[in-house]
Amino acid sequence: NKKAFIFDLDGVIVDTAKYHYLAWQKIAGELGIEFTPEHNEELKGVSRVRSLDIILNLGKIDASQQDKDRWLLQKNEDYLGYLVHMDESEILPGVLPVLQYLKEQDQGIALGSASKNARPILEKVNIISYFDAIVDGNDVTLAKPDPEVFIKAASLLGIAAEKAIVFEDSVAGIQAANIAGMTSIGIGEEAILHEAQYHFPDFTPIESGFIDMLIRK
Ligand code: G16
Ligand code: MG
Repeated sequence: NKKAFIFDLDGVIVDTAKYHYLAWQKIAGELGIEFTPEHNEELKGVSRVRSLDIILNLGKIDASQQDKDRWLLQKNEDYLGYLVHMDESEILPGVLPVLQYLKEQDQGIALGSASKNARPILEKVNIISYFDAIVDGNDVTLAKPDPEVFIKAASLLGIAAEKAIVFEDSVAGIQAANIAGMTSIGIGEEAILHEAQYHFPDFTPIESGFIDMLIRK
């Protein structure tokens, strides 16, 4: 009984949201736009291009495509600068035991992320070998809540959508999993992720018994 276990990256496997925030804050600061941690919540799971539009909207700034391209490039360069120091210690608590258990049980493991930097991040934190399939921001045209990213991941594993389980920290990601007919597991605040079928604050309370139940389902 093989299932597809699909992991989001940012906020699920690693907390790169803090680096995205620092890099966006720099751009916002240069443009005189106030950009708070609360604003940053809106960028979770959202593509780079869309994130910039949200920030420019905050400052009511109407920019040329040329300026936008320059800021997008600068944001990514600053972001990559933060990633240089990343290592295994940045894998979020409880993630590694779950990946190991899924491997032992011969389950399909995939990544379903909006990030175009997903592969280098998985390499840096040294877990890329766990993944049988990787679908990231370079492979999809439609952003979450469109289920494209998760549907592609399940199909690369050769497993039907209804046999897929998605771990997500963003509202848009949970909606994408639900639309695809997959089992959705919210990782983070329950009040925010109330549309998820199951919910955990992080991976540490996820025991083998729960995974066994998902495999048998
Ligand atoms: C992540 C983050 C988003 C970010 C997006 C694109 O998505 O949650 O905040 O804007 O990737 O990242 P990049 O600029 O690296 O292409 P996910 O789906 O992994 O949570
Ligand atoms: Mg995420």
